[in-house]
Amino acid sequence: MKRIVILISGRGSNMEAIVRAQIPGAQVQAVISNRPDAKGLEIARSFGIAAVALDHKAYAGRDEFDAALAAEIDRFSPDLLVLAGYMRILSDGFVRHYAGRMLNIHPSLLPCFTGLHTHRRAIEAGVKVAGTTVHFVIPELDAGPIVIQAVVPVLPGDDEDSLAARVLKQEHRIYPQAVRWFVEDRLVIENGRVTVRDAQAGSEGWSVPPVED
Ligand code: NHR
Ligand code: GAR
Repeated sequence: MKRIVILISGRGSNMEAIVRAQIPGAQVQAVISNRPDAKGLEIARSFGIAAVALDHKAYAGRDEFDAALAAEIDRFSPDLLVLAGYMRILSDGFVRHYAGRMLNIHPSLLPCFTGLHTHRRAIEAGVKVAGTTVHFVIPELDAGPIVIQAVVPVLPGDDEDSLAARVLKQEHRIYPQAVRWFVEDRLVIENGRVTVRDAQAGSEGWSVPPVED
């Protein structure tokens, strides 16, 4: 059984999608938020999952907070650490500790639009497609090996909220898929690139066509 710990900062809809996927061979052991008021903590509790708040504001700095966070995470001995709307940059030492076993979902087609306010910047740039990326986490922000992406159209009249909602639907599809592959030991990282072992033709290593609402 692979043990999963999920880090959130807010709503927790990606966390919920992963929990609801009931991935064979995987169990979500704990959900941890750096924001005590995160809605996702209540959702986790409603599933009977340990839900822990660790307020970053109570620590002197990033390194102190990340050390406390790692100690809390490691109480649950995770095989996989999942960032799901986790909004704090993680220190190099923390990332190294979970090298090869930490995934993040970012709401853009990386390497475009790393960092914050992704949807606003995509609309401002006038791009015609947007999307989302699941990647392994490395110290450099949003730059780790890419596992899976999904594409959506940017439609005339879109604003940040309408684009974010279209992208989020795809996040809920691809994040459980990426976690499933990890749990099945099928993700191989080589030269900074990921391949999915034993991929079914047409279903993996995707170039996903733009998806309608
Ligand atoms: N840490 C490392 N080292 N590498 C990554 O790829 C990371 C990471 C931590 C979080 C998620 C993320 C994203 O997908 C993520 C990826 C927060 C910020 C940020 O600037 C940037 C990227 C991501 C999450 N956060 C501010 C900070 O000072 C705080 C913003 C806030 O609290 O609202 O940490 O894009
Ligand atoms: C998601 O869209 C996720 O991709 C994004 O925040 C949202 C969290 O929603 N992450 C980032 O922007 C990371 N910088 P959720 O809490 O409902 O999963």
